[in-house]
Amino acid sequence: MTDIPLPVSPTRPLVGSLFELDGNAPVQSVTRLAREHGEIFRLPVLGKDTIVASSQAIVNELCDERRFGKFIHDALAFVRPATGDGLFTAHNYEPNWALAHRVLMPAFGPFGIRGMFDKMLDIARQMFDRWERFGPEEQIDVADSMTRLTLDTLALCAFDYRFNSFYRDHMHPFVDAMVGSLVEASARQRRPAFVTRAMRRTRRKFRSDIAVMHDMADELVADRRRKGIGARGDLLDVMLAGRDGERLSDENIRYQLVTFLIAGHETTSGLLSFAVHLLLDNPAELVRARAHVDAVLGDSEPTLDDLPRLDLIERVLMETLRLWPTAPGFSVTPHEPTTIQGTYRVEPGDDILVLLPALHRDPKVWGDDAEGFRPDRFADGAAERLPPNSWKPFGNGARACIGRGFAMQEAQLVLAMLLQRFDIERTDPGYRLKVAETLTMKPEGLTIRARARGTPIVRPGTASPEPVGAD
Ligand code: HEM
Ligand code: LEH
Repeated sequence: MTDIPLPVSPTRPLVGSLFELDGNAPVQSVTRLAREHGEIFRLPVLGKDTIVASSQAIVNELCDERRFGKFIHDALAFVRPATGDGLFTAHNYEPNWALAHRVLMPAFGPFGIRGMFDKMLDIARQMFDRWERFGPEEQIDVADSMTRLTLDTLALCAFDYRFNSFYRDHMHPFVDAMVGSLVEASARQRRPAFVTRAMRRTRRKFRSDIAVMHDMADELVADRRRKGIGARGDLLDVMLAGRDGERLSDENIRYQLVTFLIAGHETTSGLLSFAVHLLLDNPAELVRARAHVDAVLGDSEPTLDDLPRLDLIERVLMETLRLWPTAPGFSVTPHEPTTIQGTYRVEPGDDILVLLPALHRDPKVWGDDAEGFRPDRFADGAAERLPPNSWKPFGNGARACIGRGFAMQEAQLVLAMLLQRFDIERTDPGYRLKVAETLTMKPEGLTIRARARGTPIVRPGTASPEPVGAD
């Protein structure tokens, strides 16, 4: 039996490896440590150990659900005042996880998300029509635009609610409250509890950010009760009406609403922003992706039936998630004491973090050009030949992402429309990627100019092409 190695040996008393972590970029710090210290190491911070795992060989074992299950890592535990036993932050043993999973799964299955396509298109049109009206000189903040898009899409599809983010200067207060609370939840991992207790203003702000999110959730429920439950069949209806005699409590519905509002947009907006960044960094892939979209769509706006044929766009998104998994990790723990690789002893309750940016660059799987952006890694059949569990941006098993199909459908539609309608370039040709972390990851300061390509796009149901060239 071998001890799991420590990154700094001997570690500092009490704080452990705390000073190795950049508070604004903790995941990027841990990823650097993983490059130095290898496929598994123990990171002690403020008296708690996290075991960081980042090779396919090890993660492949950790994804065996007979041996390991989801662990609520501190990053998630500190979000629980907002999301409680909602799907994402529930412990496996909490009965509301299985109940909510049963009730909500069908809405996120293939049939459920196909029914959301028109609403996704509605919001995507709003964003791109706005870009067009801006004209080719306007500086577009990509992450800002994509966040408005994904928040509005989630709220419209799941709750039939319009944030109308493209009709306001400032984003909805929910977004500020969410970012504020996620940043504070993350900071609490690197701050002794007694310090947090002494920070009264910070605690008050955390509570008020959470209250803003809970009020938003309560308002959505009240609005639906006023308008009537059941007619729409969306997520909110499913939660309020229940399924097959099973119903969630009011408190749990509030937690699920906040969970979906947070989880349903942050990561997809990061995915779309990184995809734009990577395509701009790889002009040959950009040209290829655009030619593919033109060949599949011509001058017609995408329909649901076009999506399976936009396979290169799907591969661009998969390769983007490989390099920049916007939800950068998930934790597991063993059901029984066991050894990993027949070598490292772990016990139930140990926090074993699957560090996705490192896993997704494992040279044994991805080769010497693991850092390169090559969507064809996922070309027909190639993905199936990868070693198992080498690409895990949506987590694992029963606790994998319930919104995977929703996110991919939305991102595929939006990226295809972007390439069909615009030529894009950076406003700053010297832009160097800076990744912002708020639990999830996003490119910061990425701004583009978008010039309408001038092709008239035919919208389904319209007799003649609607001119969408520059005004
Ligand atoms: C879970 C990633 C989009 C809702 C997860 C997990 C990951 C993930 C890695 C597992 C977390 C863990 O094991 O601790 C992503 C990525 C997305 C995305 C990369 C977009 C590119 C979405 C969307 C929704 C959503 C659009 C909702 C509409 C959830 C929920 C869970 C979850 C509710 C918890 C599922 C459960 O434990 O039952 N996601 N997600 N996600 N995600 Fe996502
Ligand atoms: O870096 C991390 N944690 C610590 C350091 C630790 C290793 C001791 C720190 O200082 O921050 C690990 C961070 C793990 C991140 C988990 C991110 C999960 C984000 C998912 C968002 C929710 N979502 C969205 C869509 N679907 C789910």
